[in-house]
Amino acid sequence: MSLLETDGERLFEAVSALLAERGIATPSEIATRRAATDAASPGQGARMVARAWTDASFRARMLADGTAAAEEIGIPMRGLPPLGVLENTAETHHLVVCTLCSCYPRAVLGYPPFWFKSAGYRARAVRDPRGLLAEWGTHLASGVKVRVVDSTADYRWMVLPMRPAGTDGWDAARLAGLLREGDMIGVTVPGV
Ligand SMILES: [Co+2]
Repeated sequence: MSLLETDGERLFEAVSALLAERGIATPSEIATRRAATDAASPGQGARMVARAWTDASFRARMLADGTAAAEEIGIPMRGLPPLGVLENTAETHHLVVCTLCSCYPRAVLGYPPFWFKSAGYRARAVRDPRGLLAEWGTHLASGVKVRVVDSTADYRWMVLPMRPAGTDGWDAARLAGLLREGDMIGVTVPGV
């Protein structure tokens, strides 16, 4: 036993060994899933968005099938609910909420932030989305339609925000650095 081993690590090893012994999951399947969980963060969603901003054909594929687009850039999606991508435009702004609990596209955004799970966010996103957005400092022009979309256990959503002005010539890595998790849920919009 390594000195660095914790109770959690020992539990993980014991459960993994049992799953393998009973033929439920192979060690390599468990390792793959663990690596995917460790890699899940808003940085993955940011990579997708930045790629969409710089590659029109990827953008089209991402809007058609978020799961396939995520897998195309190496984000493991196997066994997860389908991922849908909502495109923000000058006419329509999308805001994602799980009204029931905290369904979140974890593979591409990591664990849901505390506010996403709060009763206040869940209720106000539906009742008063513009008021909620204003508290986040997101002021939309009066002509912009706000569309609130419910993430569920069966279907997860992320937002493809509009590329900010002043980023002409930026490469995908630099664009990805602009994005915060809220931009991909629609509470905020990216800016330079
Ligand atoms: Co939920």
